[in-house]
Amino acid sequence: MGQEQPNPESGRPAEQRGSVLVADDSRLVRSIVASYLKTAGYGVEEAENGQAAMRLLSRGTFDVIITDLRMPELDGFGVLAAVKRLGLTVEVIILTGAHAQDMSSAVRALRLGAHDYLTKPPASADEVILTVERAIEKKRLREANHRLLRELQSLSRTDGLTGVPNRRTLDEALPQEVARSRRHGHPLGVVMLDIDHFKKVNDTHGHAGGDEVLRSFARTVASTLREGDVLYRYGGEEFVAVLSHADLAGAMNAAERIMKAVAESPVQVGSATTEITTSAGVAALASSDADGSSLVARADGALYEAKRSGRNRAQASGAHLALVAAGRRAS
Ligand code: GH3
Ligand code: MG
Ligand code: MG
Repeated sequence: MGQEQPNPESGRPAEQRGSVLVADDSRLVRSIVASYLKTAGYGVEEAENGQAAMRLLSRGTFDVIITDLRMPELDGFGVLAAVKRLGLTVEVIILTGAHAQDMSSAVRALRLGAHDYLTKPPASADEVILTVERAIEKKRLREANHRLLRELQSLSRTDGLTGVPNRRTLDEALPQEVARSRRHGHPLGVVMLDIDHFKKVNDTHGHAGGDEVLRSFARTVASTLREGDVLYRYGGEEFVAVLSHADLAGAMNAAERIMKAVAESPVQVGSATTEITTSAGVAALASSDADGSSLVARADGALYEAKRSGRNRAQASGAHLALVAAGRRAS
């Protein structure tokens, strides 16, 4: 046999063990339950009725409330209902008498969402502590679940390689952007980007080198965008920047800025440096666009034109094309 293992709970400060609010109009019951818990290392506060309990709950963070059912001002059912209504994460343990009628009230409280019940006076400190331990375990598991769920949601919305939001997030965000733009009458631009000759990067520097170029590209492009504009990885070496408040001319400016920044930011891949360029297809929301997909499709069409006419250039889509091109030549 080795050394005896220390109880991991016993050395912990009270706030780690858990914090418990004890609500009962009987000072005696309160002090018995509270002293059991304090001795076991919990942080404990007391309330003499439901109203006082709710005041404390709204101010502090408690893991568990142990509450009497019959109390003046606000009874245990009222406390339970308020906890649920306010969406508090505190677990509720009911204190109840041992008569049949009390039991049926306890059952009703369980159905309304209480975690468990204790009969009073509690049979032993162990019974109280065990019930509280289980309630806290449940609460912590639920919190861990929420955290994991949030992390999963964020992972599923983010491109793992570059860290920018992914296509799925674009598909969710674009209809909202389009609706906002139409409701408020402000323009909405998109720039679709595709790295030029990216296959050559992979061929020359390997897939890992290509990945490094993608990461660097996303960083460079994102850093040229204005606040509120968002870069998404559309797939492969294609990206889409959604520019709220940008009309076609504004989006063309942004595309030129992006191309310049990319061309001026050679990427270090191992011991080598590689220069890259990007082509851009640009479109702004028009009344003829049924939805966001048709806006992106037009940007995609313009991107194809940009590739066809030599790469490392931005091409505007749609009827404004000639006007914009003329304007740019004149300036
Ligand atoms: P173009 O100028 O016409 O765009 O030429 P390109 O070579 O860039 O075009 P193409 O779309 O044919 O090639 C894209 C390449 O990008 C092919 C694919 O293997 C590579 N690719 C796609 N996703 C990734 C990735 O996540 N990492 C790496 N390293 N390469 C990727
Ligand atoms: Mg490409
Ligand atoms: Mg491509």
